[in-house]
Amino acid sequence: MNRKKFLIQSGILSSALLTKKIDAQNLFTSENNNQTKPIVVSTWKHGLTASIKAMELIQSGADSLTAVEKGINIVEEDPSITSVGIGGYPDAEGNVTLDASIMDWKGNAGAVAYLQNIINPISVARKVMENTKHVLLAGKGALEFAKSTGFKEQNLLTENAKNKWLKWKEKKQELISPHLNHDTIGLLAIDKSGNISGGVSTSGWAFKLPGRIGDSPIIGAGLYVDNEVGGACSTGLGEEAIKSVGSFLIVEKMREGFSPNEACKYVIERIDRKTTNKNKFQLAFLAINKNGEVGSYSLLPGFEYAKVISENSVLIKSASLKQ
Ligand code: SD4
Repeated sequence: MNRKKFLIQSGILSSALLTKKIDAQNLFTSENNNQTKPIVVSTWKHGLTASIKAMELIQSGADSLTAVEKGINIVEEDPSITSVGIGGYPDAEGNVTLDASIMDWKGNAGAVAYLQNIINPISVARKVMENTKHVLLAGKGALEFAKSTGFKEQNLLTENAKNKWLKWKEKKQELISPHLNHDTIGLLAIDKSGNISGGVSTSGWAFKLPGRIGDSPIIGAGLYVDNEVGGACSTGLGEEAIKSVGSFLIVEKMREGFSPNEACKYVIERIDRKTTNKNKFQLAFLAINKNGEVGSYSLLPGFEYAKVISENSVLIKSASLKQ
C-alpha cells in the first residue's frame, strides 16, 4: 500500500464524494483489491462521473442494469467528450455513427451498431434487449426502432468535432489512426443484490471507414457478463478485441480461477503474441469478478479506470504490457 500515491482530485465530483488518484503501476496484486460490494468500475477518466452516478443510483435501490445505463448516459450526453455520443468524432464522411451494448445478470444482451442521430445508444441497446427478440440492431433499422420507442433524432456532430474532421480531411492523414481516439465508456456494476450488469458506448474509431462497426456492440468482444463469474469490457482498437473475443475470454479465464488482473493480462498478452497488426495500437480491458475484485491491463501505457465503492471513488492507472 505504501507504493500508492494518492492525489486528491478536485472539481470533478458531485456531492460529498472524494476522489483519489492512484498513481501506480503496481496494483497488480490481488491483495490490493478491495472486495466490497456494491461496486462500479468504468473506463477512463470520464468513467468517474458515470460511475459516481451509477453508484448513487445503486445506493438508492436501483439494480445494476439501470445503474449501468444511467451512468453511461452522462458520458453520452457530454458534448466535450469526443469518443462517445454527442461530440463524438465522425467517420471519414463526417457522419457520427454510434455503437453500444448492454448485458444484465440474467444473461440478456442488447446492442446497436452504426446508429446515427440518437444521443443515447446504450438506452436503445437496452430497449433492443427488453422489447425485441433480437440482440443487435444496426444502421437504419436501429434508428427506426429507436424512433418507434420514443427516442428523438438530433444532430450529434458538434462544431468541435466537425472542425477536427475538416482538419483531418485537409491534412490527408492516414485514413484511420489508432491514436486519434480510443475512449469508449465501458461500465461494470454490482448492485446490492450482488447482481452484475455491464455496458459500453462509443462513437468508435475517429474518421473510420464508413460502415465500420467496432467491438463495442459485439457481445463477447467489447463486453461480456456472466453473473456466476463476473464481467469484462474493452477500450481501444476494437478490431483486436473482436478477433480475440477478448471480453468473453477474460470471463472464461476468471471462471477457471484467474483473478481479474490475471485474466486481463492473459488476454492482452495473447493478442500481442498473435496479432498481425504491425502498427502500434492501444487496447485495454477492465474486468470485475463476482466478489467485487477488479482488474485491468492494457497494451500501451495510459489507460486508467474509475472505481467507486460506496462514497469513495478512485481513478486507477492500469498496468500495461509495454512501457
Ligand atoms: C472501437 N473500441 O470502436 C472502440 C473504440 C474506442 O475505446 O474508442 N475504444 O473500436
